[in-house]
Amino acid sequence: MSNPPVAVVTGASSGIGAATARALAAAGFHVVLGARRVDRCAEIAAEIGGTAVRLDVTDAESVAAFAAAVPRCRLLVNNAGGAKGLEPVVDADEDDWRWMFETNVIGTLRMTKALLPALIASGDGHIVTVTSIAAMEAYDNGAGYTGAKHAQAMLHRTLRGELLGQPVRLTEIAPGMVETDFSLVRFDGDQEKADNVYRGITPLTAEDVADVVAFAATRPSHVNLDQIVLKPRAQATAMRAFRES
Ligand code: 8X3
Repeated sequence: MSNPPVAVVTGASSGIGAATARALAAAGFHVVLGARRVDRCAEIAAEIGGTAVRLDVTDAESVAAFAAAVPRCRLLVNNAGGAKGLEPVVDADEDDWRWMFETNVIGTLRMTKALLPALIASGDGHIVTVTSIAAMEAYDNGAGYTGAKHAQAMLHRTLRGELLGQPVRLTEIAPGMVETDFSLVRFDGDQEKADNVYRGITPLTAEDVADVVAFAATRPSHVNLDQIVLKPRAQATAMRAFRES
């Protein structure tokens, strides 16, 4: 393809972001991979014929420099984010909460504002935001993350109305349990705690989620998949799952 559509994926150095970059490249996009670990992005970019640009969504200057390097953009996948900690509100760590709101909420806000002009100018823009089932429900010990994911989802869902009349689609993808380094980050590198989250369950893989992103991004322009919730068969809610012993 001589002039392929450009997709930006944030948090593209690993997990859902990396798998999404690969899936979108296979679907015909030129993918710009953004993350702090730009060396990891560069390896994936080399593999899929994409471009790696350093990106820290918590830093306004980094986002501005990233956007300046991406003059053309048809698809933005807001994937950067994550959880830190799993404590009752009474024990909440303010720094963890700040990190979760900075990455999931303000990061999505910054990226969306920075790339919206290019998305509109493309004549066929699309914003996919990876939220979570934590944007759909509350669960014990999760208020920092569920709060941030609800706020991120509200930002995204508000745009669905605000951008009516503009050539921009909006898709929210809300995964449940996906085995990536999500839990390792949440538990500050504690592998045993992270493994325990997926004990006795076949969780979703990053590729399972990436397939859904690519599906939403490759529908005809008039088809807007508003919200897609995906979970492993064994998971009913964030806190209720069937585990093989
Ligand atoms: C991750 C899903 O259930 O840990 O976004 O909140 S959950």
